[in-house]
Amino acid sequence: MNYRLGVYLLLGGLLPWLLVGWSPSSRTLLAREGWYQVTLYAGTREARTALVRAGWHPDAIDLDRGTVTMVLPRTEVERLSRQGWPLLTVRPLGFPSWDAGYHDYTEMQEVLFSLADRYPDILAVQEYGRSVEGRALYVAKISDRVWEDERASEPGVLIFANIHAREHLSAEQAIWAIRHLVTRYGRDPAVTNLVNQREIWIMPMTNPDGVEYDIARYPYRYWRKNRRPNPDGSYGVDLNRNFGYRWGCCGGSSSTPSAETYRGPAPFSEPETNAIRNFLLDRPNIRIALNFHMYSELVLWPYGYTYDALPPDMDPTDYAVMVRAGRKMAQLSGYRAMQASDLYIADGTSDDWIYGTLRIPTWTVELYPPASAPFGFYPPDEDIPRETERNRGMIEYVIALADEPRRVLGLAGDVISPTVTLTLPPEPPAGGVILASLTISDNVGVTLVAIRAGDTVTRLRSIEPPLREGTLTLPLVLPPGEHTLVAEAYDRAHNVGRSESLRVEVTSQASTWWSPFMNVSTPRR
Ligand code: LU0
Ligand code: CA
Ligand code: ZN
Ligand code: CA
Repeated sequence: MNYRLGVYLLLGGLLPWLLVGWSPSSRTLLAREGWYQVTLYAGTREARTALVRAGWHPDAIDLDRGTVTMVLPRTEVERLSRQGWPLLTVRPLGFPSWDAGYHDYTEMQEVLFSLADRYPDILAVQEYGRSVEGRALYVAKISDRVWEDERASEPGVLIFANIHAREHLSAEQAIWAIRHLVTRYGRDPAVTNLVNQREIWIMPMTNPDGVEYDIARYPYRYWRKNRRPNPDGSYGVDLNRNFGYRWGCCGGSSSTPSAETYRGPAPFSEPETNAIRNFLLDRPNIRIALNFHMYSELVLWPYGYTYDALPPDMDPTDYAVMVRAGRKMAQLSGYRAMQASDLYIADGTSDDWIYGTLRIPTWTVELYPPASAPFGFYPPDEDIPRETERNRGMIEYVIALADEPRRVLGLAGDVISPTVTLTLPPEPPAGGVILASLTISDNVGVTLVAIRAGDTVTRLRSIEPPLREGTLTLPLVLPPGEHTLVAEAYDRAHNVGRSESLRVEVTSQASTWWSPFMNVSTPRR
């Protein structure tokens, strides 16, 4: 028997892992570890009996098509292939249909690559390492000069998620943030200014092996760790106990490989944590970090290794920054803020290393649901949009702080907002185009201006290089009706100034009247 087959894994047409020309002698390997749903041709009862005698058991048999379907780990799929079984489809397993709103590893890749395709000027996807099972670890870079090395020119921020496998909403939160930033760029003034002025790095799935293992079966496996094979036959290291600051110091992790909080044989023994370390060591412009976990709706600041709020290795000013900003973040999301060890002592966490070694202010956010929720780590996918959108303010706030986190204390950085005045010409223009004038000033420089008509942003302009003083003219075209116009000006620190609002009446497309004397009170902040 010598079957020659082309087996296509069509992943949304994007990543065709093409396994062509399989034959009993071929050494073709599947690109990824994990679980697959396999359909193969076994058209007679004799063929199916041979399959069963060779050690497989069909999950289902389609008698009309003569096919057998099974769910198998990668090694078993390869064994089928080596024995020459005619494989028709080999599909990586993901979330069940009722949780299809969540992204498995492949779908996360697809989202990243398709967004990078659509927004090549502001989104680049890079591989920053490989997991134990060899999956690529992806980081999305979002920035205005995304293809340039901006280490010397822009402050950086790192957001990472899903270091614990079963905490799937955290990957959704990171994917939401990527999508939010790229799709709102050029439309939303705050997003545009942040993307222009920051180098934003987002790692949506830092433990892909664990994720794939967790979801390959229903009920879900409740898996937390990575998929390192341990010497005692158990699997997995708790990646959030494997970072090398006071690693294993304080009874906040386990030396037993089968334990849920197994810290691993050495600090950074795992490629997943080591890759995060190298990534950060390589980028000294990253000045703030945030990581998403589940669940309980909390914002946690370091340290986790001690109950002491201000041990000798905690700088009091940094502490004040993390407490003040952490409380603000919690308030923006409706979460609670506290020190990590208020939960329990945990050593070898990412935050303890990021702050303890790099002195970067950092927080762990335990997302939705609240601790009392019956579904725990597995909220229904219907909750994803509401619960990810909920953290928009928190995420934008942290990105904004990256230039100078101490700004929250008013001790450093630019704390002065731009001023902006909006004026309209005294005469209605021909053709319905209003030439609005914005007079701006700032101690450092204005980087972006925008005009809102009610809730709609009608004009937006990035300013490069930043402008300390000046007047800009922006043409506006407004539909007939009454409008309330407000101008906004941002600086590099993301301070925002707003003008008084002006009421404008557009009577038709050809003529426009307004009443600059009829200033109405500023409707927002
Ligand atoms: O790693 C953990 O135990 C975290 C909390 C620490 C950062 C203190 N909680 S989780 O595992 O439930 N996400
Ligand atoms: Ca940028
Ligand atoms: Zn976690
Ligand atoms: Ca300023």
